[in-house]
Amino acid sequence: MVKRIDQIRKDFPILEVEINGKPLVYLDNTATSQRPVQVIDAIAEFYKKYNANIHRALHTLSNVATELYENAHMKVQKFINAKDWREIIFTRNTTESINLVSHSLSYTLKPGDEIVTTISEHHSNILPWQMLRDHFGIVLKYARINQDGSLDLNHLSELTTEKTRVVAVNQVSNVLGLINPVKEIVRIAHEKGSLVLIDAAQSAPHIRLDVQDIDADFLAFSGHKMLGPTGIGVLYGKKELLDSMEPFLRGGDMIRKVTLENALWNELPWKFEAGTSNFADGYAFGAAIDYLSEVGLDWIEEHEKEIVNFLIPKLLEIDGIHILGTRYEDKIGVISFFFDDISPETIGFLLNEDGIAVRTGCHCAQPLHEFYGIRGTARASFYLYNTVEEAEFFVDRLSSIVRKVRS
Ligand code: 7TS
Repeated sequence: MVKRIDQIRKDFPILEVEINGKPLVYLDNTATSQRPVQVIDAIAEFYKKYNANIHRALHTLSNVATELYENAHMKVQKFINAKDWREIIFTRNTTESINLVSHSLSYTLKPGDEIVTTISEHHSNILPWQMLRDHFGIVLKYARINQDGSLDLNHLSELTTEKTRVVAVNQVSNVLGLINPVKEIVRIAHEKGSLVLIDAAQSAPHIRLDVQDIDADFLAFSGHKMLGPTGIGVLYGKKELLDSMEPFLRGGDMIRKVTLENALWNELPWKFEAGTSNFADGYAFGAAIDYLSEVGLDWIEEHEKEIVNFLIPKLLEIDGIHILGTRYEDKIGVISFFFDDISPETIGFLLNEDGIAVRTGCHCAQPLHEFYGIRGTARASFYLYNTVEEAEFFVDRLSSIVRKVRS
């Protein structure tokens, strides 16, 4: 049974906060989501009842902490339908997950090998590959997008050759909010023998994922964008690949045996989780996964669609507005927009006076803004606890701000 939206809202204490004497309307979910009381309590519960370092001792508390942390991996495994929980590596965030892959591959890629990404990526799916280009002689290619924000699949297909080793694309851009056809991209890449990394930072929180169906080799996302604590993220990788890869970080817990000459790596996922893990937040991330599963990703996707379908026609009535990525059919609740005559910062500042939180600027996607020839956008991003009434309030305040600034 899906919780009703008013029940959902009651689970998020921060939604009671007032900003400038007005109820908070939190529309910055793409940057980070809010946390329900179930997740906030789980963090405290861990420290009150279960805290001990994992994998270190035989005492009861250490065993309990270890089991809870492993369980959190299993919850994520089920959430994305991975084959084996050992394919779930906990990192700090999407950024670290992608860097894990690029650094690990730096040991095996050869100069002249190619990597394909797109111009619509968040910087964290560009810079790790630029590192391989600048320091390891890898050729980095960028697939274009069409004016409507959709990926130019023909261009991506042209760029992907027998020399391509990795195709790294977002499933949903944090600016456009459009859902990319990742299954088709995986098919194109695999046909040429390339691996595929999916940046799922903006898809995992909003749409149902099935990594076996997508057949992705790697998939990365962040806990803090999906009701979980900060400092915990995920890298999914196919077991046989992870087994064959070099570790990213080296130190405690990621080894089976160490001599002064060499070391034998631990089994997955610990081989890639060096040092003391973020087990308390890992446990609480499990509570976030439980919460999302109870509400249901299908419901969340439908809910955001309802808001987007309501909002876009209303926004388009505002004189001079430009919206990026207007294909509504495949859009999550992310709407970035700009005006030729009013800066995004002015919009963001004035919306804040009414308690409405939106992000302004380039959203860590400068090449995408460059493609559109703009300096920045204002971005309203919605999640499961946002209501159509909030969307209505937002568009009403935005229209009056635009009128006021122009008068
Ligand atoms: N990839 C995408 C598509 C993202 O949207 C983000 C964060 C990241 C990667 C990086 O995630 P992190 O958890 O490692 O920081 N996006 C945003 C945003 O749009 N506003 O703030 C962070």
